[in-house]
Amino acid sequence: MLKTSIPSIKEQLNPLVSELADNIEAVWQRYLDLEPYHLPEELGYVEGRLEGEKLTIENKCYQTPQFRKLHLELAKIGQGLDILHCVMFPRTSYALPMFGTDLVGARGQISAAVVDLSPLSQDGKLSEVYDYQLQTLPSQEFSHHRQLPEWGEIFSEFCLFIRPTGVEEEKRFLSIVESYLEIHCQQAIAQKPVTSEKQLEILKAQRHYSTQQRQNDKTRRVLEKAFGSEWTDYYLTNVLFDNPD
Ligand code: BLA
Repeated sequence: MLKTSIPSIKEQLNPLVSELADNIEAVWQRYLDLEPYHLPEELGYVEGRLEGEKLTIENKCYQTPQFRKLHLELAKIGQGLDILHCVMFPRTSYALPMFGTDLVGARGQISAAVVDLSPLSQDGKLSEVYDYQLQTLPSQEFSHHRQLPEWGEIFSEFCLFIRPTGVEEEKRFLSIVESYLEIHCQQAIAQKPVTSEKQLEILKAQRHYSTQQRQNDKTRRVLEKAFGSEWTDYYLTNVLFDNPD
């Protein structure tokens, strides 16, 4: 494993992956008061190669008054696989859902495009404002919807999981992610903190969200092949899906 001074892998990625990364950062900059967030053990840029192809990971992290951690990760595996991973972890003092998106491109074709605003409430539902805002977005048809795995019970009814076919569907996916992000940032900056009793409930729901996400075998397998199982466990529990203190 090797750490160097931040050469960006963005230019080498599938164009949809780098465009989504730019869009996410632009929305964050537009709405939120971004401060740096330091990952444990300087895990901002990592390279690994155990079996087969080289895996390069580039992380960007921020925090804001409403969010404990905004995490945007780009990964490149050999020449074949490009990945964007993004999660916005709210502070437990804010009753906000969890924004998450994952884009996996294999050899020029995007195989998985996921986005959701996942509820962190005891009743498993989004608040009325979110419900209303998401319902009012123009409805979109995609030709290939994919089935969520079992651990995906954390996602809302607004979760979109597709294999986009063609540039037009790819662009529409991007614009949906942007709409979800804008709704989320606008709601977040308008919110007031909750009572401490409610915070415990939010903390439990965040733990559950991360526990479920860590069960994604597809992510684990990719990381294990390049970094081994011990490193992957550490990375999954401390960087990708950590719990608040
Ligand atoms: C699927 N995630 C995948 C796949 C790979 C990765 C290779 C399979 C693609 C396919 O089936 O076409 C790999 N994803 C990664 C890696 C990282 C990553 C290596 O983020 C990080 C380094 N995953 C998330 C988030 C969501 C998510 C935030 O990290 C959603 C909010 C969802 N990814 C997600 C889902 C699948 C997936 C639902 C499909 C899983 C399945 O079909 O079993």
